[in-house]
Amino acid sequence: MKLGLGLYRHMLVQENFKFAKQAGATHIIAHLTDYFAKEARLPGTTNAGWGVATGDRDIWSRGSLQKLKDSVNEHGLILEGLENFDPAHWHDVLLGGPKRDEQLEFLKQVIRDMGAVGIPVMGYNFSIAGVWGWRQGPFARGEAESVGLIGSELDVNSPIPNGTIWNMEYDKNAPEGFLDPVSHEALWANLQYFLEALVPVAEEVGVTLAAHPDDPPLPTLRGHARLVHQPRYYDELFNIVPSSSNRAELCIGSVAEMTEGNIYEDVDRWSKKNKIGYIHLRNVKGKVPNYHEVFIDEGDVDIGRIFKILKANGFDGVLIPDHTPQMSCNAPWHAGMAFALGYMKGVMSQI
Ligand SMILES: [Mn+2]
Repeated sequence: MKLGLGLYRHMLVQENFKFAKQAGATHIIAHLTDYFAKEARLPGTTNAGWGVATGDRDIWSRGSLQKLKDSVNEHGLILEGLENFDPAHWHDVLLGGPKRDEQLEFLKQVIRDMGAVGIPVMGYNFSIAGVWGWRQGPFARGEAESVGLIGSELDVNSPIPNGTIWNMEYDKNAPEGFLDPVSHEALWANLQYFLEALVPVAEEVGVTLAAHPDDPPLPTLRGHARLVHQPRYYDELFNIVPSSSNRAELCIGSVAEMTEGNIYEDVDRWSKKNKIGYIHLRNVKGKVPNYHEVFIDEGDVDIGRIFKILKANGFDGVLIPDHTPQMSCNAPWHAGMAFALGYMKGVMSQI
């Protein structure tokens, strides 16, 4: 098992590569879509959204990917994967819209370029509403700022404006009005279309597609169906296009928030079948619709037990801390990450 750090686009700089190395990480997961621009903070705590999806293609080009990989390597680290497509590049893939095939061609090219450069994993979140509905508050130990879901405050039917998907605006000229709700059946058909198009390309070039579960894992959000909102839907996702390139970006916190299943049995089953691309690790208290994200050592999940199961099943991929509570100091994000990385490194050395 390997320890990694996820970095948002504006954080893909030398200083943070050094920080990752200093905290004991060996691998980097890079976000190329520019949400939370210029600020390392807790994402999505207002309904204002995650910003504008620019549709910038240059940063996804083979040359840019090679440059990014080289700068990660120069710091003694390995670029394990990219996380999240740009909503402007695949909104009609998610919605089953008219630009779907054209957008899939671009995504195929990204996968081919990742294969050529040697970036083994592409994490994605097949979601229309995206991460939405959280509230921020002093929910973690010592009143550390964190996020949570508070069912009584949540309007699950708040509609999504046209030109917005995955909590980002991709078309500022979209007509007034709201997206037509996408049903469970339509969402799964769109996923199947996506996987049938991309998995063969990914297989050919040695890249793994890794699906993030729904965060928050509610059955519907903003009127739209959710995909992996219970553990059994991961099994369905693996089965609709069986392949070693069709795996999970397994978010332990999101799965722990689901109302069905048993996280230890689920992780055991998925790791035995080698269906885990890489892991987001965080801890949580509660389940949907009421939970709080907390420090890695204080929630409902026995993190040591998760590591033991992964080790027993020979998981040799990367684990990164997911979002963490913000610590009271001048570098709240970095302190939270350093704490989580140190904890994970300690547990890994003891199992
Ligand atoms: Mn996650």
